[in-house]
Amino acid sequence: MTRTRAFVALGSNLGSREANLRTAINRLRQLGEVTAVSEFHATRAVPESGVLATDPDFLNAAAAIETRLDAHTLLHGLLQIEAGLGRDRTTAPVGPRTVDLDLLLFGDLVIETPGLVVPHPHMHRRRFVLEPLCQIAPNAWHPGLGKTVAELLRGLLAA
Ligand code: PH2
Ligand code: MG
Ligand code: MG
Repeated sequence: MTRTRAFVALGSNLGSREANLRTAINRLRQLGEVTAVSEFHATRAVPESGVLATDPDFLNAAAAIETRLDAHTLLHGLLQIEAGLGRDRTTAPVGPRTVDLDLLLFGDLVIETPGLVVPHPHMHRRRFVLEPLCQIAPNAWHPGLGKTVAELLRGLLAA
């Protein structure tokens, strides 16, 4: 079975944000080998996808993971880590969250299924995703847009 390099965005704006990110990163190790973790970036809440501009500030990060899992199984593992850290999507589908784990890239695969879209459809527009990701993987390839992460970040900052 081959290993795939995947990238995960992490965000927390509820509770002990730094501890939440650290716990989530440790649990990621159950899904594969975590080979890089960015710095933790303090960011203002960007109003989209159920987040309000008035929501608390985030701590955002990115991690690289080498995994033998397929993309859907990896996503399932990410959702389990979210739930284990107290995120309840049934009672609180939107709003501040102890941890949000988004699958950004899964090798060079393009996946478009109802439950999973990779590359993450918003990643190229989000500075809170691209800045941490660029710290650990400036040369990672976005197979849909045909650009590296560093190119995406440069394009966003120039816009
Ligand atoms: N996540 C969102 C929407 N807005 N803003 C920041 N700063 N950080 C996030 O992780 C974030 C957001 C949707 O998941
Ligand atoms: Mg998110
Ligand atoms: Mg999410």
